[in-house]
Amino acid sequence: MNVSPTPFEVRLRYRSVFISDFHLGTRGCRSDFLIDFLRRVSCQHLFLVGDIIDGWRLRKSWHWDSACDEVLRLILRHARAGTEVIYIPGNHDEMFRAWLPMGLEIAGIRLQAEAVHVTADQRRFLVMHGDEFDSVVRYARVIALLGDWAYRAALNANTWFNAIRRRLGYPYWSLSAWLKRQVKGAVKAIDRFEVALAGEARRRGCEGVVCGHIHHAEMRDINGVLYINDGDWVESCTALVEHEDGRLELLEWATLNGFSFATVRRERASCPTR
Ligand SMILES: [Mn+2]
Repeated sequence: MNVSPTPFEVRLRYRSVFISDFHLGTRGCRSDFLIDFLRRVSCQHLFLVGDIIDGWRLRKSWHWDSACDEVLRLILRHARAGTEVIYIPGNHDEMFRAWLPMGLEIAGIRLQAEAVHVTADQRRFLVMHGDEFDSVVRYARVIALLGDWAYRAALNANTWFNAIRRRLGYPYWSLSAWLKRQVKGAVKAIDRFEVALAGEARRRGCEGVVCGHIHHAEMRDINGVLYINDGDWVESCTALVEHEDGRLELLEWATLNGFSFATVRRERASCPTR
């Protein structure tokens, strides 16, 4: 692993950090870059915005190494140091969703379905993973024809759709993988996802939304709502940070630090692809 041994001296301080889509337990997870990030930042609020542990995959092929342990250990360390850690489960770690009604807090990490974060400059952000909107994106054409009730039905259908797939032993239907296969339609589909999330934030009376899920970091205004996707730690290694004054910034951690993705790739060349 290419992680410097004593990075705790260089601390980057933020008010809040939003990270998602680690997919720990898969070979695709860039746990080494993530470890470096978690060692070098400190914050008051840490939001884990879903797909942290990839439960769907763990059941089939367990790929858990010491780097995965270290990621969890560092998150616990932040919680112990006084950081408020909120874990919002996504679709790949939906096994934690069953615990949501219990209002669970383990080792200082609070489990929540979603959150509303108020920035230092008093803007309200809806924080959610985003998979709730998969079917809205996928069946956009049908929904556009059928209108509002179809939109709400699609929101509900998504949960059932994947529950049934899992029962039948099918892999999770992955929106991010689907978007990649679409190529031509992907740009449109990503746009639909972003518009749906921004619309949800508006309905909740929020100035913006922070989500993950589609592995596509972005920060843009959508009809007066600030849509932010914090990206992922599989391909882009991105994080959303809030500075002390409330300014929000997307960090491309690997690019900023001049890390080479190729080094990791070579080490993993012998492994089957994720
Ligand atoms: Mn997801």
